[in-house]
Amino acid sequence: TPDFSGKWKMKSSENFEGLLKELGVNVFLRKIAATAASSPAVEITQQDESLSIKTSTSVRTTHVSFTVGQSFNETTVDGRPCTSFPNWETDSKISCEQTLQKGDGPKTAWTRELTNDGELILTMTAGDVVCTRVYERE
Ligand code: TDA
Repeated sequence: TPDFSGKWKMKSSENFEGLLKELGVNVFLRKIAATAASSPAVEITQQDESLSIKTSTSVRTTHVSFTVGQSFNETTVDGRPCTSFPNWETDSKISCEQTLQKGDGPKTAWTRELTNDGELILTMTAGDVVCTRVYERE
């Protein structure tokens, strides 16, 4: 089992605004969100298959805890409550499908993968739009 534990800083982000656009977020909020999301502080603690992920930005801090293989509640990146189902896609990659608790919207999901060189790659998907964010340990 990979160990995602640690404090992470983001080193690159691709298409975060495109993701928000696909989710229907207006341009004003997209700009604010993109600025805030450009320097997140991510702290992960992991015990076996249970992870706790705290993501802090100037406009929003989220804290999720889950066990791979068990559904949990979180919110989509645009803040809508959803039920999430995380699974191992590979030995080192968690893939999580989200289902909105009410209303409609594009299908959303995320993946978190630990690479061989010790980086963390987060992808967030809405419909056909993918945002990729790479983190290194602080
Ligand atoms: O884990 O790197 C990550 C994702 C961080 C996301 C930060 C979100 C900032 C606020 C988004 C507000 C969306 C507007 C509706």
